[in-house]
Amino acid sequence: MTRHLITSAIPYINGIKHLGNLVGSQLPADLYARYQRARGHEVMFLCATDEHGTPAELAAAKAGKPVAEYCAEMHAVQADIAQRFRLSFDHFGRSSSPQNHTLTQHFAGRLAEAGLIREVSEKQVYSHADARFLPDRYIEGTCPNCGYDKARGDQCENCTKQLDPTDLIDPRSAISGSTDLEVRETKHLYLRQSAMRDQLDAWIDTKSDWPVLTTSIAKKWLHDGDGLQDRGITRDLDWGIPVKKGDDAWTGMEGKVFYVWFDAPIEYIACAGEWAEANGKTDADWERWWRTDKGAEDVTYTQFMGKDNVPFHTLSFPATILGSGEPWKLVDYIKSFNYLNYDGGQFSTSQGRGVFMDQALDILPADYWRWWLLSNCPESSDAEFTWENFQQGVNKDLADVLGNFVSRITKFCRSKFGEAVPEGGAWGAREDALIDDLQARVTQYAAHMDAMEVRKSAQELRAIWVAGNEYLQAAAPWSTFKEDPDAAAAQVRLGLNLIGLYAKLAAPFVPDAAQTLKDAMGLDSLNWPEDVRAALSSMPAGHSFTVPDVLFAKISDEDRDTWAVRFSGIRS
Ligand code: B3M
Ligand code: ZN
Repeated sequence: MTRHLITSAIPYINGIKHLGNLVGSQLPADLYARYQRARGHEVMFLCATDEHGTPAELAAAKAGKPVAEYCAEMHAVQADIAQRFRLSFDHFGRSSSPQNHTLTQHFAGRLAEAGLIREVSEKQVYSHADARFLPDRYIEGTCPNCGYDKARGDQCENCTKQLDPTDLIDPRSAISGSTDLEVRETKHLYLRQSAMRDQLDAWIDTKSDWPVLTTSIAKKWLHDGDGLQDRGITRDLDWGIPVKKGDDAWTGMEGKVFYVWFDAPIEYIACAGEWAEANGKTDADWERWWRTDKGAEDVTYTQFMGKDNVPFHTLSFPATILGSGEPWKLVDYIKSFNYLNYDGGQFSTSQGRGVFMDQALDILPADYWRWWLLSNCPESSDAEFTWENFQQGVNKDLADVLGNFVSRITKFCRSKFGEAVPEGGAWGAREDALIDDLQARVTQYAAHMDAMEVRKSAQELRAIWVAGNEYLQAAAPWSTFKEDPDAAAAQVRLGLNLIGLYAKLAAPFVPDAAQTLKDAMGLDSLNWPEDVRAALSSMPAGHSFTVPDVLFAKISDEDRDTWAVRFSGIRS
């Protein structure tokens, strides 16, 4: 038995995530967590909401709520949707938790002691009407380059020129529209990542097994231009974790908070503390996952995320951990994903474009989405969601192949032998060939799952389902039955046991369908079928079952077209 610590990038609190977000981190992380549990390994699977930063403050203001109240509500909303998507987190925490406050301040204190933090004086735009400093992208004005009148302080969307807020003509606050702005001096803390460049570089070099997508992004940040830059880790905001050195005040930093990207990854650790608190466990119980001096030396830690999050996870967060000089667990493997596009464009939260998690569940159960998203996930390149692809994937793989297999064999058995595994006859060469083929395929499937090759895993699983269908087609128990009912009984016995095998193998992808099959077939568990022949004998003659309801309904052309229209615009 090995121990797996698994984290998914933690979703921002403001708003419900779209399917592109889901398939880029939480869903593949869940697939892996479910698989490792099924293999009998000990798993700690953590996720949380990312609650700090300007977007959270602005979303709360827009909703007319105090930000703490808004975050608490949105956390509950996201937790509910995650549960309905069957994301099997051991804990779904909050980056605003007391545990994260303490830990973030602790890390900052350690980094300061290690000489890895410096103070920088900066000029920043302050808005009197909003009574706050404005992040660059919340300042709007006219582009000095092209004259576009809605250019942002960091960049002009029209001509793509990178800008400084002070470049803008007639600058105004994007929050209130006020032009009563002033450039003020303010002091911030910077993490001296540049001082850790060689250490980080050497560490990345030990990760030759990581996906190229992950290491190439890390290497680019380490070596492009002037190399790894120091990074501001504080902000002039109200909402966030107050800047302190451990428990002590930080002179000159009063009223400031840590930057959201400083505290968000620390929440991976704090979340384990929240898990302990929520489950009546001790500090030792969560520290054995995170402290290499307290039991975590044999933990394998895997992170899942979209490619835009890679720099923070390969460089900034490791800099925090290594810089602390304390024995915290470093990540062992980073699985990163490209983007899923939507119908010829991008999914977009800010524009409300695409299908969002709650909308998806309003039209179809989780398994349909899980299967399509995972089997088409943007692994080696960007991928594209279209309603036609989605309809095809669901109808072919789930309804025609898996669903149809289950329905045919259970109904045939019920009509000829009753609702119990029939006895009589024996397996011959055809069955042996199938079992040998399946054993090889199951071994291959497990190898892909171990390697987190999501698409290849889905392909192999589909091939395993297809092999069962082909067997059934060739053996044709409905014909055999007429001349040799005993031989037909043996074929049906194999077919019914294949359903049990499929439930076990498919559970990480389609957990609800697997549960339905488990119940219908009266299985004790969905534990991994290491030995295929043994698994195919686990339901002996006389074992009773029931015919399950339709496992997967087909998506009609009419539904497909209705949804394509309904989701073509933007969400209000
Ligand atoms: N919340 C960005 C995102 O949701 C950010 C991830 C934080 S991971 C520590 O894509
Ligand atoms: Zn411009």
